[in-house]
Amino acid sequence: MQQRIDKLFAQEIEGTVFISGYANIFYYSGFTSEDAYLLLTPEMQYIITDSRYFVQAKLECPDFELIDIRKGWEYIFGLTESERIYFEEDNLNYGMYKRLSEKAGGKEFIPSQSKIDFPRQKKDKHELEIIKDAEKIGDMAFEYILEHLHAGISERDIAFELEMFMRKSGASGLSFDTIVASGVRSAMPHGVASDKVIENGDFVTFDFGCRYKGYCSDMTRTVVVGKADSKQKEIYDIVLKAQTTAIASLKNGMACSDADKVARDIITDAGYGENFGHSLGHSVGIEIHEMPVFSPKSTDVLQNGNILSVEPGIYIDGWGGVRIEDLIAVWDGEVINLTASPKELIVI
Ligand SMILES: [Mn+2]
Repeated sequence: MQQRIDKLFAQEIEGTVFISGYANIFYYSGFTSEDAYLLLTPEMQYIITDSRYFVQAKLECPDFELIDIRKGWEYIFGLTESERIYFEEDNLNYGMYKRLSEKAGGKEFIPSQSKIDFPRQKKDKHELEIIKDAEKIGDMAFEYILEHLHAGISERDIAFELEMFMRKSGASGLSFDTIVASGVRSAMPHGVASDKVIENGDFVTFDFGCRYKGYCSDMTRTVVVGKADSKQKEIYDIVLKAQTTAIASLKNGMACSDADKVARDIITDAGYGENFGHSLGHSVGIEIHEMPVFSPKSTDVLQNGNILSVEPGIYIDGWGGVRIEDLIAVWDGEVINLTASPKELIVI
């Protein structure tokens, strides 16, 4: 944890950091509940919570000084002499912001979300190993779910099977609501499982992830139930080519926007550029969507320690869609794929 706090203060921060969002609370302190705040200086670290969490905070954050939230914000902000409070503007609602700034004795509040998030862009070895294991649970779940997929089962029921499998395999929860989008619904990139019954000839897109030891997994596969027609094969092959070519192009030090372009060019040249509306991928960590991202507008460079999804798709309203997603990591200068599930078109 100290290393992470050192990385935080290695940026231009001249004051005290106040943390209120669960992801950064967990990252900098190891505390696994949301009902806490951190006050960080290079020398002192405080965790502020209430009596429900005192035992847990002492156990999970032994290097932090525990402060009872009932002491009040005047006392808490009095713990630091600094006149500047760097805070997470994306993780503090307006009411809370107003209360805090009134009680902070004239200290200046400086919105600093991206600086506070920044150290999380480069994962350490411990984080890589956890995300690898989380992604392995996803791979096992996909293999399992193929045995249970058949025409006549509802999206919701198959999603529940998948989620149950992940929980039984060690996951503590889900990274996000499981997407099972079949038939025409597969044209919805974020079609959360519905009551729709899966039919013969349907594309079925599974986009799912679990939470494991505080980190997220994320993967997507699209399969066909029954028999694939020629258009389904055509669209699938374009997405597959875009996905595998983009992954093969990845290099430590390349522009993240270039990775997006590799996939986007293939899909555009095939005539479906308008049907690929989202970015190629996003970083994954404690949160399911982190920085940097593979998008046309990204100004980031792919670096050692980055873990991102590569997930091109083609979505045709009224017909259906395909998305294929792996997680990749840049490690020791090499690109490694953390997702092992097969990618050739599976027909069940
Ligand atoms: Mn994703």
